[in-house]
Amino acid sequence: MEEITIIKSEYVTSAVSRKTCPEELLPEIVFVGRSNVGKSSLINSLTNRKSLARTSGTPGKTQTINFFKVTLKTSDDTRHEIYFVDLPGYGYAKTSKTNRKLWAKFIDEYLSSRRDIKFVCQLVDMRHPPMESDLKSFASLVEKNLPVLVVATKSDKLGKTERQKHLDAIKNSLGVDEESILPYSSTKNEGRSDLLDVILNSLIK
Ligand SMILES: Nc1nc2c(ncn2[C@@H]2O[C@H](COP(=O)(O)OP(=O)(O)O)[C@@H](O)[C@H]2O)c(=O)[nH]1
Ligand SMILES: [Mg+2]
Repeated sequence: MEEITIIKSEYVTSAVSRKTCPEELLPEIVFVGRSNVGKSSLINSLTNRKSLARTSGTPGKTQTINFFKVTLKTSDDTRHEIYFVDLPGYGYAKTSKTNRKLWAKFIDEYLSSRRDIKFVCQLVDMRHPPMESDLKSFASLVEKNLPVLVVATKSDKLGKTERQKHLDAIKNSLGVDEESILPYSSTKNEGRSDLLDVILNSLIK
């Protein structure tokens, strides 16, 4: 496996509409999932930063699309500038129907905006089978022909025997094969080098 390091990461902007997304077009890796699934933690783990994407105990607050500019370096000293794109979390129970519709429209606009999206990480909590909102989100990504990697978060919270059972449940529920699911632990950095590998491969294809 190639040695990939992240040599720089910075917050760029929080977009509230298609028009407020950064003008500069770079390859984008998108992260989507329910509020509290561990999206911010994953971005922090990948970039080796404590609070680049602020993690918070109060879910559903971020209703903006957050862009982080990240520079990857490979062992032969090739550098790649990309964006990590943090979409607002969905499925928070306290959000109104109107809010949910707005969310869907906003995300839809971004995902259809012909930016250079390499793939989307659909985060699901590894401890539970995907919920209705996860299934909907996943289906809409597939419908848009976006490549999707399912990232099963908080893998550290499961024991060895439970892991396989839960992975199978996710696999069956989403109808994907096991290679499309990556277990991840932000506290232990499990899955980090695999995810960096997938990211690099998506850039050089
Ligand atoms: N044990 C464990 N906890 C996690 C992990 N990822 C996130 N968390 C916790 O889950 C909560 C929500 O995480 P956050 O990254 O803010 O979720 P977001 O709303 O999807 O951005 C926080 O209390 C995190 O500390 C993980 O991989 N392992
Ligand atoms: Mg967050």
